[in-house]
This record gives sequence, structure tokens and C-alpha cells, in this order.
Amino acid sequence: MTIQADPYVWPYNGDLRPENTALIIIDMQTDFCGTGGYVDKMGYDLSMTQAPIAPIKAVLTTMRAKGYHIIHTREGHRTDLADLPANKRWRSQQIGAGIGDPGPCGKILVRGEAGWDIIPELYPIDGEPIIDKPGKGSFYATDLEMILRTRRIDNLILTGITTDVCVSTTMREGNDRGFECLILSDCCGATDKGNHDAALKMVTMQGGVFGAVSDSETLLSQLP
Ligand code: C5J
Repeated sequence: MTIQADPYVWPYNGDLRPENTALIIIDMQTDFCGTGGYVDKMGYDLSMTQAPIAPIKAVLTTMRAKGYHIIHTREGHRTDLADLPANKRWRSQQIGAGIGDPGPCGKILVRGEAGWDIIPELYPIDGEPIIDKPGKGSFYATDLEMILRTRRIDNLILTGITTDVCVSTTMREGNDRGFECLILSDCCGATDKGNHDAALKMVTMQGGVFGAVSDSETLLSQLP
């Protein structure tokens, strides 16, 4: 069982089953796609990070129904900001959206605040692990790899925001650990169209240097 993708039919070994495959939904939080959140405060066009909501919802609904593993992530920091590097905080302050500072959705990117949580449309249900991460990659300083290995998951289908930052970093981390990765182009979004396109193109170089690229329509028509 496989999915048409660029630059190769995915997964490489044709072994695609609910038991060995996870949908990873990255950082679909109000802070990244909602009014008054972190991305909004930085002044970026929210339509770019909102665009993947409907395609992700369609993929999530089908993959849930078929019994695939579903894993969600959230970027955010401890309430005491003990896991917030000083340079990350300083940079966010330079662009007018200081992490840890109060905003319309609560303290920006702080765990437990309204803006930090996953949007209602894509909210996890019981049994779907949520990975809380302090950085861009979902493997760094989290138990994601342990959960994937414990469940004997080999294939990762990556979605979420932003394409060029947290999704790309997670795909690279996963690829380096030997996971077989697929990114769905319309199920991701960035704060800049050029960066979105470039992040997807990078995946396809060198025969699929980080894995392969497909889209929700193709996946849904071919998913076993
Ligand atoms: C960013 C993310 N862009 N979820 N985080 O800072 O991509």
C-alpha cells in the first residue's frame, strides 16, 4: 500500500498500515493561527496559517476513522519561563510579540494560556498523545521518540504550522532518526508563501532528502 508523492511513491518499502503509521499535527494553536495570537501580534497574514485547517480536519477525520495513530504537538513554555532561552525571548520582543508577555489571548506561548492551546476544530480526543515542546522540533526535549518506538511506528505523515519552521524541523529530526516521512503540502502553512514553497521543495532534492511530498486529496484517495 502506497501514496503517490514527489519524488517517490511513499513509503519507500510499500508498508503503509494504520499500525505502523502516525499522523503528526504540529502546533495548530491559536498563537499560530488565531486572532490576537503570537503570529497575529507579529503582523503576519493569518490566512496563510489558517489555510491548512480544513485540509487537516479532513485528513484527521479519515485517519481517526481508519484507526491510524494521531499525535498532536504544542509549542510553549513553562509558566516560570525556565525553559525559554534568553535569545528566543529577546528576538520575539524585537518583533513586538514577546514570548511570556501578556496579549489578547493570555501570555504568549505560555502553557495553560488560551492562545497556547490547540484550536477547537482540531482538538485532540482521548487516546491521542499531545507533545508539549519548548522548541521548534517535536523531538527535542520531548518523549515523542519514545512514544513512536513503543508503538512500533515507522511512518510519519506531517501536517501543521509553520511549514518552514516547526514542521520542517520535525521532519528533519524524524528523518535523521530513520522514520519514513511524508509532508502534505496543503496541510501546512507558513507566514511567507516563498518559505512554504521552498521548505517543500527542499524535501524533494537528492531523491527525497527528508522524505516525500504529497497532498490531502491524493492521500485520502489512496490511504488503505
Ligand atoms: C514558529 C512554529 N514559527 N510552530 N513556530 O515559531 O512553526
